[in-house]
Amino acid sequence: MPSKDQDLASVTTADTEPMTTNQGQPVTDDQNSLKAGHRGPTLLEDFILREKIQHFDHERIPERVVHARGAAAHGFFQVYESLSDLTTAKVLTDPSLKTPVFVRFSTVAGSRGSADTARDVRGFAVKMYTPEGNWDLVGNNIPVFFIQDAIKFPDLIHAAKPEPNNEIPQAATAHDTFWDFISLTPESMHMVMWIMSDRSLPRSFGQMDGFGVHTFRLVNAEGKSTFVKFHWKPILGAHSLVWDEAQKIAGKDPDFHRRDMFDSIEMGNFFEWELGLQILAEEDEHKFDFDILDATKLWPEDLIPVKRVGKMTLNRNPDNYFAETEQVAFMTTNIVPGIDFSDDPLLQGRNFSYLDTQLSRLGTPNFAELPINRPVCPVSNNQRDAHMRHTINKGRVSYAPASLDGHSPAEVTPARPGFVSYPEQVEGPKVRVRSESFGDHYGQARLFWNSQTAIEKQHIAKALQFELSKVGTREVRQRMLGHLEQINDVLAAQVALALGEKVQTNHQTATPPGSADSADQSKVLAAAVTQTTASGGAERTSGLSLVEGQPQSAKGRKVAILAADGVDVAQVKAIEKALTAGGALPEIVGTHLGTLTGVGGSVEATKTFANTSSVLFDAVFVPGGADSVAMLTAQGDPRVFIAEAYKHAKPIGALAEGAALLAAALPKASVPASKGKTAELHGVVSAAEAADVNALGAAFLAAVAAHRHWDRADLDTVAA
Ligand code: HDE
Repeated sequence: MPSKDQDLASVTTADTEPMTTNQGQPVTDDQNSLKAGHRGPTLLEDFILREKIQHFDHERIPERVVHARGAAAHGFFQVYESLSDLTTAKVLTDPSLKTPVFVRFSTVAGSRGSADTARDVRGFAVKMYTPEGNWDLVGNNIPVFFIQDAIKFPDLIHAAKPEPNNEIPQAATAHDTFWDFISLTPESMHMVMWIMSDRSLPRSFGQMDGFGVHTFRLVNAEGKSTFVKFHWKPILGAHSLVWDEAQKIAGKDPDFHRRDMFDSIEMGNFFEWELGLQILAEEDEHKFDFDILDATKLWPEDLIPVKRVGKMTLNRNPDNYFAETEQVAFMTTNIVPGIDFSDDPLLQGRNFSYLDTQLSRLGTPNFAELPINRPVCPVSNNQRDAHMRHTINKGRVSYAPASLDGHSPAEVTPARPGFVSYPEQVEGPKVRVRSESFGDHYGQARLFWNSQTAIEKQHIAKALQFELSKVGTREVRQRMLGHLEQINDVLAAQVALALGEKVQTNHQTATPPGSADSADQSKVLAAAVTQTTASGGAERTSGLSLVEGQPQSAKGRKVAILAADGVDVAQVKAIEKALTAGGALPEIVGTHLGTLTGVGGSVEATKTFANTSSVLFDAVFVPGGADSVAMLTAQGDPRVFIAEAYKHAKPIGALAEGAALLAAALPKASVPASKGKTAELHGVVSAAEAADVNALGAAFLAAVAAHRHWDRADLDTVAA
């Protein structure tokens, strides 16, 4: 069996040979068409012109109906220890196996050319080329979904996509049709909490969780089935942008996420996740008050912990976006022996949709032969012909049973046991119904809210204020407030205030004591009952917050070092060294590009205030050098750079004279008073003495690893 890389290499070309047509005829002139006379008309005979233009005319294929914008990378997956007690799948039982993977991340609503940082769910689609065929885990970065039954998917997407009369707005849910649909669809409320949270604004593809969403089955050699939920847990932790930042990035660098992944992989900063399993014995299917077949519900991690069973590393960029990322065809039906579906009606519907959509997008059932889609194991069956067939099947037999020529692919061999569907017992009337066990729509929305920290709750409220204020129809806004009242009083009141509406206080939705906003909810609600329906009795659970319990790492963090001519070069070098040692990526943003002549030498500015901005960095540092700092302080852009980074809760560092720029850009109370030694205040770190650079470097690096500093009390008062 060739490796997937070898398989792809066999069709990859660098086009180093002399130019030919697609038929291989050598081309002598590719720049001038064949004419009758120097100034005469072009001749029909010019097959070189016609072939080139015709190929160009047909370059486009339909974009994906959802998840059109995406980027992908190659890598591998390896299980830590055999999970043979749960499954027979080789990919999960052979720890020596490095299974090649191709992973595509995407937004859902926007077109192929839309911005990466739109508020949206992110697709997290993993194709594993296992020895037993392809296993696709076509997931998202949010563990639940908007709807419970696949039949509602076209409605959901029609409502979310740009409105059909004017195709506005692009890649945004802040419009009437989306909220009209949502406000009439109570089952969406849990998912709405997730998309209004910072989960829908990931900092990078490598800093997102991934979820298989549906309940799946693992089946072992004894035929015993166990229910599982699949998780991808990023080694760097899950971290997000803030909304103002995401909107600005959409203009300054619409390719923010794909560029980040491409550059990271090129420089050897590979993206890694651990595969996690939540495991539920079949006997426990009905143990909880949520239905495990309902994709609008998660399994609270405090009740069913996530077991980390393996690691995925993305370490190679595609060679060609179209051939690989655009033509890759994920299908939920791509599963392998030892893994099986549950009866989740959303998953069941998806199992029809993905094959169907590939036929329309790629135009032929032979899409499975495309290099990026074909498995690494042999393919052998009696399927034949159709558009663009690559395989040359020999012989006259393409049917079974067959006795001629000693040929017809055997269904099962001992070396490669076949896929056997789990023989689940099913019977019942043929009915179009929604199971009553899918009936609670607010319990887990509350669970999510209660599991957030104060700043995350603030961001959810602000997101709802933003989105609903863009809805022109008052009835839709009011209908949504009615739902929010069912989720939490404080949330509903905050959103209502921004919309100029009043809400009824619903004592049943008070925040439980000890939660982030419980203090806000005055004593009137002291006796309130909190509802824990569909949550297995949990009021809150770990695993849902982006602030609590995330790994902290400075690896891959982009740090802007602001400088002008006159910068103290020794300080720049020292801070660069400290940052690089911690895995961060410092870059000099200068008043002009190229060489900055400083004190004690020179440094190279690779960015300027004209071509970049604080929103494209994770942190900012201002080294000393009196002339440099004076020049920066005298200009508006560096001050905005600092103020904006502060408002987005990013780490800020300054050394020696550099502190003057912080003082010019920030409220006085926000800048730590450094009396010689390194001082820190809510992620703003400074030292007055250049000699203190090492201590400062360490403190700044720790602040960078912490991602954002939400304990700044004055964020809303900073103008940026
Ligand atoms: Fe998809 N979805 N989906 N979806 N989905 C597609 O398939 C669909 C759903 C997801 O990078 C389409 O090849 C239906 C849930 C990802 O190429 C299409 C329903 C989850 C991707 C389709 C859902 C997803 C898709 C469009 C409701 C998370 C991008 C292009 C029953 C678990 C894959 C394509 C890539 C793409 C249908 C709901 C994830 C039309 C009918 C839930 C990551 O087949």
